[in-house]
Amino acid sequence: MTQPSTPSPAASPVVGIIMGSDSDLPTMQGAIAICEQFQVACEVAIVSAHRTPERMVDYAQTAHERGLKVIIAGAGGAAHLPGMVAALTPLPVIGVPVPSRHLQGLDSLYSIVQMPAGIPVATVAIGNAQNAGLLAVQILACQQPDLLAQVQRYRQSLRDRVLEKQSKLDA
Ligand code: RP5
Repeated sequence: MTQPSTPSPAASPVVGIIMGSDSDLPTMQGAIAICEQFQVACEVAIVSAHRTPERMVDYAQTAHERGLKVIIAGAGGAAHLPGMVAALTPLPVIGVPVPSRHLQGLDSLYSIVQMPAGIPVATVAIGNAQNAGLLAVQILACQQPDLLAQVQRYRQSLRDRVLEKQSKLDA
């Protein structure tokens, strides 16, 4: 008689996706979707630099001990979350400037991208959490041949899509 298979325990997260507010979630879904697509375990948390500063410090200081390898941090307006987290963790931090109400995300972009030398934040385009997810996957893929092959297949699918559109134009 075959034994019922026990569900394998969920892999522990290697990517931390954090954001300053739940209002950032629609933007940050792009990063979550990429992690799901590449089957990279991620955790999602709302961590505000100014509303929950102690939580931010705790999250950033313990992230590497908890097994995370990369942190993606999204925030809007005076977007200090990615920079503050980068200052508190040895892990690579990818910043996502969230489009803001008044300045369309230019404020978020400048706050995140203009880090002084010494504490880098890899900043993606305004609202482009998808690229943050891809960058996180590519960082992990440096040590994981299977994931690297998946990245290559993803790139091939982008090429195929362009060529398919071209052949429709040519027809
Ligand atoms: C930032 O303030 C958040 O990252 C968000 O983008 C912005 C507005 O937050 P809510 O007022 O929508 O909560 O901290």
